[in-house]
Amino acid sequence: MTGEVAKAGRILRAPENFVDSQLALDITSKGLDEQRRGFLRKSFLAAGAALASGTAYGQAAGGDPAILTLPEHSRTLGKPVAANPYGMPSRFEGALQRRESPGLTRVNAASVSFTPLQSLFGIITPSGLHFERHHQGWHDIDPAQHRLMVNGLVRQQKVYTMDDLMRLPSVSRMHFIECGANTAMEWGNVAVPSVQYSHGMLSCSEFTGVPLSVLLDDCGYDKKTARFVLAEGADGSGMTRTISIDRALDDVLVAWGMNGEMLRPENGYPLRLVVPGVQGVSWVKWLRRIEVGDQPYAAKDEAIHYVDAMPDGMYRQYTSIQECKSVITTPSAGQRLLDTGFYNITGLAWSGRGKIKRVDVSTDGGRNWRTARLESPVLSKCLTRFNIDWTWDGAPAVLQARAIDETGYVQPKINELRAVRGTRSIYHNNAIQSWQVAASGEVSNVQVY
Ligand SMILES: Nc1nc2c(c(=O)[nH]1)N[C@H]1C(S)=C(S)[C@@H](COP(=O)(O)O)O[C@H]1N2
Ligand SMILES: [Mo]
Repeated sequence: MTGEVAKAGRILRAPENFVDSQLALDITSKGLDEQRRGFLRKSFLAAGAALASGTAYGQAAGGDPAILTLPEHSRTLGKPVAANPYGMPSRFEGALQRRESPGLTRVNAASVSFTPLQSLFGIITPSGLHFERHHQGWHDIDPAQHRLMVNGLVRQQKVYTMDDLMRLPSVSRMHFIECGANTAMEWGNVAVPSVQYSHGMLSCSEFTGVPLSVLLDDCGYDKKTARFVLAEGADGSGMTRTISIDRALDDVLVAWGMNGEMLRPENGYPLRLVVPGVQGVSWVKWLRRIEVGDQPYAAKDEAIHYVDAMPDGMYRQYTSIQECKSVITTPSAGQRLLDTGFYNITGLAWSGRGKIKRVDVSTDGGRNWRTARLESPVLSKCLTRFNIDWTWDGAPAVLQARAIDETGYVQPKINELRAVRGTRSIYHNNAIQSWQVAASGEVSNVQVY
């Protein structure tokens, strides 16, 4: 294997490896509307064209000076340990970043940063790349000052310190978190320029914490009257969400750990709720209170926000579960195929109702499907990685993935979803995503009906 292979990987892992300044410039100067019309794709294409060269495969051994000449690093002493006591990625990976979409919200303290799905491997999102969604900004809260209160329909109301909580029996579980508004822009037939923006309000981590059921038992929740719990955050957004008592007793965690260390401040440090399979908004960050009640609370973030606009003008409330969905992460919009020949099509599938059973991939816009390989582990309410071989013959192609979960639910096409849900929704778009490969190798976001 020669450097060409690495180079091919690099180019496939665009767009964050190029047009960085262009990207920022276009979004800020043209605003979201231009972005919605796909304006940005032009700058991706222009920059991508400059990178088209070489072959995607290794060459016969012999001629490459990069392997013939011993490089400096093979002849000199390396750096000592602990130059940086908390390790950082290679300087060559500096373009791998969460990215904001300026103009999406009025102020960036109430905004989103998206996970660069196109550049990640496996199923775990590195903590520094976990997407962020704040309604009122984030705080770095002193854990010694943080408290969790449990009140309402309980025998004894209690206030826990972090030390109290961390003495309890904890569990660690891998789950995805997806904002209910992920893929929202695709409802209106608008094509954002990359999978980072179309699907990047999605991350997956190993979370560690105490099951909420342990705390509810500890406080003696009233088994006769308790029907719901309310979770409340300690930030200024007044974030409160209702969760049914059945779910609360099932797999909900009061978590402090993420990927083996404490939560990052922007993800809720020192305490957040983990509500597997449910939309991100219920994963209350900086969790400070759980109230046990006998009816839904109809808080602002469930009565008027996070409701689904239906075609008949009515709104549907409490549609919390993130239905089965998948997306191809490479090749995806903004990337460019170097040449004809072999490619590994890879992507992610997930379901808020359990495990992924099967993922099918089409390279002809949904006419023919082949079943992809699911990589282990395949866990409940967790991202599942899929891969499938593809030989590109140079002709235009449309790539799609379609996931099926263990309940038998099949991920819908966008027109099937629109037939039921209309086009006025923001939330819960789990439609099949299409990426168009042009004869030039450029990949872009399209909608196929
Ligand atoms: N206290 C509080 N919790 C919150 C939010 C918030 O603004 N404040 N945002 C919610 C939303 S809408 C989402 S999608 C997830 C995002 O979690 P993350 O920032 O760790 O990705 O947190 C949820 N929990
Ligand atoms: Mo969200």
